[in-house]
Amino acid sequence: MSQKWKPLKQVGVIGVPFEKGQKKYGVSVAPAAMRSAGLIEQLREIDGLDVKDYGDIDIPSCHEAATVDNMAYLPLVSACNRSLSNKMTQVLNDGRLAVTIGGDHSIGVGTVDGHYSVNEDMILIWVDAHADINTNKTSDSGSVHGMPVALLVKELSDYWPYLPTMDWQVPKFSIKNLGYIGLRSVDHYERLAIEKYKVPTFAMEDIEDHGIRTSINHILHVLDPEKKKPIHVSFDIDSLDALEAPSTGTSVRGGLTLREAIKLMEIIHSTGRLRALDLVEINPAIGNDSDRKRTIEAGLCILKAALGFSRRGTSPRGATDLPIISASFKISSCLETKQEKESGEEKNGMRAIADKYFSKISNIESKYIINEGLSKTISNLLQGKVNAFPLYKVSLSLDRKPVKIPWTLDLASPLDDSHYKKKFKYLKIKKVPAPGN
Ligand SMILES: [Mn+2]
Repeated sequence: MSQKWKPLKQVGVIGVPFEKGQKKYGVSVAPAAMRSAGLIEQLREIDGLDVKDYGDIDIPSCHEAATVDNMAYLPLVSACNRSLSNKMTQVLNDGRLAVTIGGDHSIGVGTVDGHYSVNEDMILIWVDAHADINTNKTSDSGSVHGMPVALLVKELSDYWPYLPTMDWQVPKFSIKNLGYIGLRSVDHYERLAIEKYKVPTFAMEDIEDHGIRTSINHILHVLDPEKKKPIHVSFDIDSLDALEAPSTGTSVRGGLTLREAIKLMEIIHSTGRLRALDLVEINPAIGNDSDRKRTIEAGLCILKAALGFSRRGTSPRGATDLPIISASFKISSCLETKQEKESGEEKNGMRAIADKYFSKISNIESKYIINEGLSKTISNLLQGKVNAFPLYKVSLSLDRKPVKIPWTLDLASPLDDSHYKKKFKYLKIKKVPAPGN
């Protein structure tokens, strides 16, 4: 039987400031940009999430001259991914969901390699405008960020030449455990590979036909019908429409809306099986300030959705009620009602009564409902430090029986919304049973 999965509340964040898997400057700045946009703080605001920042991995300086035809910077890509793979293993073995901030998508080699070494039964959801499954024989650009999937899957290992410096990485992951979401710019041989191995793929036109929910649920069902395998999501920000995420190196129009991407991540979160999440290809050097901000915000939204942020909102942990005031104060000096203003005579009388009833305030243990007029008075007294008064709940330090202020004449009036209109005529304090009584 499949074990009971629930979302992992421990998260480890890894930054990978690496950009040699493609040609544009700037992707390596993304971890710093995401951090300064509040990445760690925002994740920590998610209910119950324990976030550990593992910092950025050291990008090894690499002087190996080894070159492979149509594969730029392979020794550097290899050294970075080797280091990243080890870090992934460490984070996962610490019992944490690994969140990796790229960097370009060539770092998917390291994240998936490291994840596979811990969870051999993992499935991989590649969310991307591109399939990233070129070999150096089929790639137009020679950039490794278009090749990570082909490097990872064992079924394609025979299509590679010997790759110097890559001996550490033995492709063991099976393409049978891979699914694609969001494709719309697929090279000819990439399409051939997808068809040859029947990779469950929801390109944009399929998502339009079926919707994002059915799309991801179908992939999850095909890859893991028994719902028992850990999930790795490698999310390329260019899966989003270029309008949603303009600051990326190879943007393509007609992509996912941010809402679709958030929904996708919420569904994956709800499986409880997400164990690794890469967010790659954010390039803060592309576009203007507005583009940059929009792209980074989109990235944050996606991470948060994957890690349990609820758009519905979340009640505070452990709380069963709205916060109540716990403060001792002398109430009579602040009583001010409409009545009071209109009648100087009543004013003194009310003060005297209030003095009488509140003079014995000493310990905080009873909860009282006070009407809005009195609530505002108390609020004034507390100099606006408390603004929960429209909620009519106040905790007073009272050492005596429930208070009923005598000028509350209309005893039949319920203390409900219909009472608003009379709020300055009636001051009524009514006892509410303390919790547990
Ligand atoms: Mn990609």
